[in-house]
Amino acid sequence: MDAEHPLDVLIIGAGFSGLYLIHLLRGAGFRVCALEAGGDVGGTWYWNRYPGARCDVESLQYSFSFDPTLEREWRWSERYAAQPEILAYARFVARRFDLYRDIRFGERLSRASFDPETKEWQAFTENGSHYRARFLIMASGCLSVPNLPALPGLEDFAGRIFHTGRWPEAGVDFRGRRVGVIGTGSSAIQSIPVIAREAAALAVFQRTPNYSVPAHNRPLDEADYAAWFAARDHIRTTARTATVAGIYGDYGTESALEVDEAERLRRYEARWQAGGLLFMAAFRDLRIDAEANETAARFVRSKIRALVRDPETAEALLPRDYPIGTKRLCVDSGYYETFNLPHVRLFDLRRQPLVRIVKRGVMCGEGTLVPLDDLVLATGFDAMTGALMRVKIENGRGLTLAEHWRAGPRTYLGLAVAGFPNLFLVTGPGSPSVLSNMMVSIEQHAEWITECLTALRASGAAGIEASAEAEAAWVDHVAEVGNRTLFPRAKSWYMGANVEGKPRLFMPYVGGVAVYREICADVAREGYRGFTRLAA
Ligand code: NA7
Repeated sequence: MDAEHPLDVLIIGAGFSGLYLIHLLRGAGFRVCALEAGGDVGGTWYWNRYPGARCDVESLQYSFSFDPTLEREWRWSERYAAQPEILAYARFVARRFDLYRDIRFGERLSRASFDPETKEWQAFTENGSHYRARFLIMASGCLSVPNLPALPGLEDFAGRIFHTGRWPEAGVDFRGRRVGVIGTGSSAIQSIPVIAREAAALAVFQRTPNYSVPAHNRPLDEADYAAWFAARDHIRTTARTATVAGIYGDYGTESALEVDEAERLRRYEARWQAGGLLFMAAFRDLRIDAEANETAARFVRSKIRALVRDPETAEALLPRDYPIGTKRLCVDSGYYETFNLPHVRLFDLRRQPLVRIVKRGVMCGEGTLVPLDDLVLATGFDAMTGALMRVKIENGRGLTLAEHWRAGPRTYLGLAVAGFPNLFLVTGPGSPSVLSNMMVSIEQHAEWITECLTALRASGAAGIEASAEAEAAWVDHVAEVGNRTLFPRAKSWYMGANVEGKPRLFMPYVGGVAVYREICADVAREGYRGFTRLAA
């Protein structure tokens, strides 16, 4: 497949979004091809092979729901599946629906240009391949471009350097090694307990402490599966149509301030014992009311104090300067307890700044050398926009996407961009995306796009383009809803704050998957309100 044989749709990425899009669009009769930079399907789960990598949404819910037969054919072994199992699932799905034949691996898109004459995208890869397609769908992931901060002296380090998001396929042997981990986000919090089991010494360099709740991961058994299948339809439908995060569960309906302290603590304790992200669902106002939020933050701090024996280390691990949940809550298996091990040490970079990385380790504070053999950068991603901004996407009228987004991402529904015809984003900025169970959001976007292309084909139109007015109104709405929450109070990757020079604004749509689904459905029902069609 190449420029000689134009496609209907070119999909960028063969993670879960790309896979489902191939399946749906091919089934609807479109000629499709997906380009994937990696060597296999799986996206996030292909690249993030670091020790301890696992999903923080329960596997039964973090899985495709579009085919109930598929659900009966695949068994998750644990409540929260580890990366190898999720990757195996992606491969299973790709084989099951014969998707491999429409994927080109080792192909990274470098430039895509819309031709207003032919109303086609011309796409070019780093390998020099050239594709033509009527529609271009960027399913390139929200957390797919590693963030490599400018750490002074990194190039001088004589040991091995790894980034959690680009982990070697063959794995890494840390036995007998002195390992340093930079960062304490979700990737670090998952990997630290596992690396500590192997390493001779482990130094954790923390700039900002994170809030983490226990996963209480465990094997799934027949009883779990019986319960799941008994309620499966209800769970799936409710997650899609009646929740904010696309996760079915028990959502508190009261304010944290409506109940007394004893009752509040009882509810937090119950959530802590249950484990997982639904800790934040204990009360309805934890993400919107600072005082309510602080009650939950205080509870987690008390847990950290109880779990970490050394009072000074415990104190340094306490997050204080942003509301709980406004950076993504972490879900861990033994993170805080790891600091009780004699060979694990926390370095608080707020008190002892990282001065320089040198040949044999890290210098911090006033000249303390932490000797290291290996350095693990758990420094996150250029989230949500990174993969889109790195491709030169030109609209055929002299504008690139990077220029259009100079002051921050602008989309209509997180799905389309004004001035860029026949371009779709999956789980893009301005959609619930990373605030939701990605599987729920991916399925909704893939289905919406497929219906849209099918409707366009039926009407004889050559394409579709979001209007500038619709985009502006949506950008305002996303900001307005975001500003009603506590999210803008944290320097998070949701805000673009983790990447130097990136515009600061709250990128995902916090209105929730249920509301958002309705809005998207209304737009379609009203003949794609806010879009204009391209004449054939
Ligand atoms: P995150 O959550 O962005 O965490 C990155 C961590 O790296 C965080 O603790 C950062 O501290 C730290 N960091 C980044 N740059 C530096 C420098 N220059 N010096 C010291 N520390 C630094 O990424 P993850 O990969 O853990 O998780 C991303 C998402 O993937 C996660 O939320 C899940 O949804 C899955 P900071 O907080 O910026 O001070």
